[in-house]
This record gives sequence, structure tokens and C-alpha cells, in this order.
Amino acid sequence: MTTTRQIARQMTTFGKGILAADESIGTMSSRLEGAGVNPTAQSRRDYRELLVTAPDLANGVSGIILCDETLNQAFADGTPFPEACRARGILPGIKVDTGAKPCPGLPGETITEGLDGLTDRLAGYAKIGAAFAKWRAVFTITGDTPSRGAIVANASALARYAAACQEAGLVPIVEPEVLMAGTHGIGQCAEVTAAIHQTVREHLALLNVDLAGIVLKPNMVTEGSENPGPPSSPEEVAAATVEVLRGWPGDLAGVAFLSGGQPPQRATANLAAMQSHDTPWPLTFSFGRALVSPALAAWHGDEELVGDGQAALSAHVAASAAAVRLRGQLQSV
Ligand code: 5MM
Repeated sequence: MTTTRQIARQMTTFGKGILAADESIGTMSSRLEGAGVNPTAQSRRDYRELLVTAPDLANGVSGIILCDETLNQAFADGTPFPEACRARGILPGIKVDTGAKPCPGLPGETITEGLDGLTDRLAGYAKIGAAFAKWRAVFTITGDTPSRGAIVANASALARYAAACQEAGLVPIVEPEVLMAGTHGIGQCAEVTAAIHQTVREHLALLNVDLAGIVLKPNMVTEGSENPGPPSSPEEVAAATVEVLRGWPGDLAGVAFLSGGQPPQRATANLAAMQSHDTPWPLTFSFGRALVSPALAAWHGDEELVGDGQAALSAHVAASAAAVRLRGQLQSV
């Protein structure tokens, strides 16, 4: 039997990242509409089929995160998505949270929901071929947030999710995301991200989650998107991010960053700069928008342009994979 440790190693294998294509029906529909595509179950399916069938996707991607709708859909030729992914050498994953909802008692903050019935859902996802899962907690930096309450509540949910995944034989991607929105500086992002990670680690330990069988999906440490100063350089982002990550022990399987709305070139440059730091865990990507936005724009629902959409995706996957492979050149792996 393949263990969660083995799957986590496969997910973070050298030179590859994870494609986040798990937009919920609402998010995906508004992105399709924004690209001029009528959002239906079929157009969402067609778009995800375009992504999965991009030539040689497996050269730069070890896994793809899907949402419940897609995992249960089939290609136009009838092949179920999980089977189609595995046939291409790509592990299928499933987003199992049900979204960040207003947190009772904490106005303006959110708690990610989805724990009810999770054990049964995980068993069902494993049965249809999922190898891993994803749960995203969301934090915003303002004058008085994130509060301790929001950090503890979300860390506790992340830990319950992670423990349930490992019992079901699925690798949990643990995603505590500090949003870029805000005027804060890079130092404040570092402080907040470190405090959240510390609490997440404590809660994972309380539930005996095996760190060698999880993949951490954090934000990069950057200044806020409305910060009035000049943007931090890739070297500054890399140094601040790696310093925060040093709180994680060496047995963590790997780190796969979200892109967080950064332009693709910036996310890739930051990822490249990370590789000069000697870390006990691989540092790779689990980008969503930084990989798929150009593909969606190039395709925009025109079946004649599927190849263009795939070429855009392939170019961004190749650039991100090349960034990760710098590790092999800058230090021994
Ligand atoms: C792909 O978007 C994911 C799900 O979004 P919703 O549930 O809000 O529709 C999201 O969790 C994504 O996987 C992460 O935020 C990383 O994506 P980015 O675009 O930040 O790399």
C-alpha cells in the first residue's frame, strides 16, 4: 500500500510543482464570465480538460488540485478526470473545504468550513482515485486582524482536516494563506505568517499529524498589495519567507507556495530566489492564478484556441519548474 509519506514525496518530487485548478463553481464561473465564456458545467469541464491535456504537463507538474464538481466529471470521451490525470502521470487531488465563511464572534474575519461529514467524503474521494486533498484557511492583515481567535479556530480546523486525511490515506495540503491585500510592510507579513504557522504546528502536533505526510502551502512573505513603498526584491522575499519557514522541522515533506495574485513573473522570480537558500524541505509551487490565468485568457472559450490556451499554461509551468530546478544548480539536492 502506498503510504501518505510516499505520496507526499511524489507530490514534491524534484523539479515539479502542483497545479491548483480547484476553483469552486462560483469562482470558476465568474472567471469564465470575465473571459467571455458562458459558465456552465460543460464549459467548466472543457476548461479543466484543456488544462489536464496540455502536452507534457507531467514534465512540470506532479499533481493537480480539482474541486468536487471536476473530480466527478469525465472528459468528452468519457474518461473520468481522476483516471485521465493518473494516465498522464499526474496525481489527482481534491479541495475538501467548503469555503471561508464569516466567523461568528469575530466580525470581518473568516473560518474555513467543511469538517461536517468530512471522514465519509474523504473515503469517497479516495475510492474514486484522489491521492491528496487541500484545505485553505484565509487571514487578512489589518490594524487588528488576524485576531488570536481567528488563528486558533482556523489552525484547529486545519489540524482536524489533516488528521482525517491521513487516516483516509490521503495527503493533506495544509494551506494557511495570509492575503496580500493591505498596506502592511513585508516585516508585518513575516510576523503574522510566523505566528500563524506556529499555531498551525501546535495544532497539528496535538492531533498527531505526521509532518512527513503533509505538504505545506503557504503564502510567500511580501508587502501588502497597497503598500506605498517599492516592491520587495525576489531576494528580500526569499530571505523573509525562508526565515519564517525555518520554524518547521526537517521532516516536513515539502513546501508548495500559492501565488496569491502576484503577477506570474513575480511569483516565478521569487520562487527562483528561494532556491539559493539551503532548506531541509523542497520549495516548489502550487500556483493557481499564476499558471492558469494566461491560459484562460488565451483560450476564452474558443475551441479553435485550445492549443493556444495549452501553450500559455505550458509556458508558465515550464518557467515555474525551471525556477525550482535552480536548486539543483545552486546547491546539492
Ligand atoms: C484555485 O483557487 C483555489 C480555490 O478558490 P475558491 O475556493 O476561493 O474558489 C485557491 O484555494 C487556490 O488553490 C489558492 O489560493 C492558490 O491559488 P493562487 O492563485 O493564490 O496561487
